[in-house]
Amino acid sequence: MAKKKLINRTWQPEFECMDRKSLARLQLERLQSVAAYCYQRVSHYRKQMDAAGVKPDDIRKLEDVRKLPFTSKADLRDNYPFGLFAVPKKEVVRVHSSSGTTGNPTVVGYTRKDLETWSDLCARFITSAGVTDEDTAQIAFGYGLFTGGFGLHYGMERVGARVIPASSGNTRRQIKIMQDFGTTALVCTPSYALYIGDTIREIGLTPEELDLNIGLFGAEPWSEQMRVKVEAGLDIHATDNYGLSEVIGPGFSGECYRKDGMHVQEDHFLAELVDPETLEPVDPDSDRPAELVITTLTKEAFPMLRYRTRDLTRLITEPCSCGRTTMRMAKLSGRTDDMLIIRGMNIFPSQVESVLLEADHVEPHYLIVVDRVNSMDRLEIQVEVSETLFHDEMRRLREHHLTLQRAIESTLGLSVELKLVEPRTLPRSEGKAKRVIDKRDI
Ligand code: DLL
Repeated sequence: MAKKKLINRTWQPEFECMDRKSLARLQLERLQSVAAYCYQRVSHYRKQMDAAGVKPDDIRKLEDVRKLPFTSKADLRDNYPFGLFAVPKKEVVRVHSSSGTTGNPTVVGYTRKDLETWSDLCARFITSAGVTDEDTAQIAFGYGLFTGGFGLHYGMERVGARVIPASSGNTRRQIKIMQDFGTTALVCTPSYALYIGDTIREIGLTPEELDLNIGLFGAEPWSEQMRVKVEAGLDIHATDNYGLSEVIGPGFSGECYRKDGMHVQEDHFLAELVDPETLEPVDPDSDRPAELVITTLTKEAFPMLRYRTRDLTRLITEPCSCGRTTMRMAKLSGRTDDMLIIRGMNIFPSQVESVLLEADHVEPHYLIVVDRVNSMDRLEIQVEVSETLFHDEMRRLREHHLTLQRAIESTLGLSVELKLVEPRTLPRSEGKAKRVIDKRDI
């Protein structure tokens, strides 16, 4: 069957196609008000701004954003759970969360207006990718504390698409739903899309027998080569979208049907690039990927000043041929920390380490091996056991294996393959310990 052509539709052209001068004026106005809002309402920001000797009135031009202090994941952790919220708890109508480096996860909140904004922003990139109210959208992201499921769900509803909240997993059932309900737009991680494509063939179907036409994929890194594979595997147009829970979730940026960089929703966010070492500004359009720093311009419950995303990217200022005037963000080229994204879930090696340090009979010598087997991420954790356990009976070893595996899985929220290895068999390093081997080809 010939696929529908993707066409250009704008959803809020008054903002998405705004002339750059008016956009800069709007951004400045909003930056000034968010700086004052944070200063008045969040003691953490007030303390940080006082320490930096900056007052909201010092923000007179857009570049003055650089006077504001950075915010990092550690600030969220230190203010766990609600310390950075800028509204009374009663005004918070939704809470989401994602993993932190150790200990506490990061918690984010939304007022009713924030949820409206979030739906609008998702609706924009969904529309720009080519989805309309003619589409049937299957959301195969997990629904829960992760922002992917709900964000895309409400955005799709706003566009008027028929939404199937399939949630993630149970791949054969996903495919049956696609067949029976006539899914045209698939929403999930790119690696899951690849896996669905493989499974379609495995059960003797071809993607041409389905109505799928567009994919909206995000939440993890993927390359242009992977796009080619996903598009061929499902016979669709595959688009990329990016976001992070600290900032809103999906909705920060997304690709239009041109598939040439993700449009940053600049009327709601101020994007900066900095050198992750010196923290000096890096020009957009510079060839060198730099760390993306984001200030939210309109959020009520959980405003963010200069959040260091740790994501490395480039910004493209050249106008897009779709007619939108917003800057575009290139595919991510890496992170400045050791966060791994496995099946769409963020994990840090330090989380594994914290479990090991509390467990009996294991040494804190471990190796995390990530691989992609049949398009699915596989997480293996090798841990050295103590001499005593190693010489102990099989039954006790098995019990320890099970207890430790459960503890790691409950901390990470992911299934893992745990391998207990003999004492002193994992490689030791003389410098920075190498804890992760990522064999995935993405
Ligand atoms: O992953 C939000 C999201 C959900 C975005 C669904 C798009 C679609 P977190 O769980 O907080 O939020 O993880 C955020 O995931 O800092 C990036 O490192 C990575 N990430 C998100 N989108 C992309 C993408 C959601 N399109 C972290 N490409 C971010 C590469 C991505 N990495």
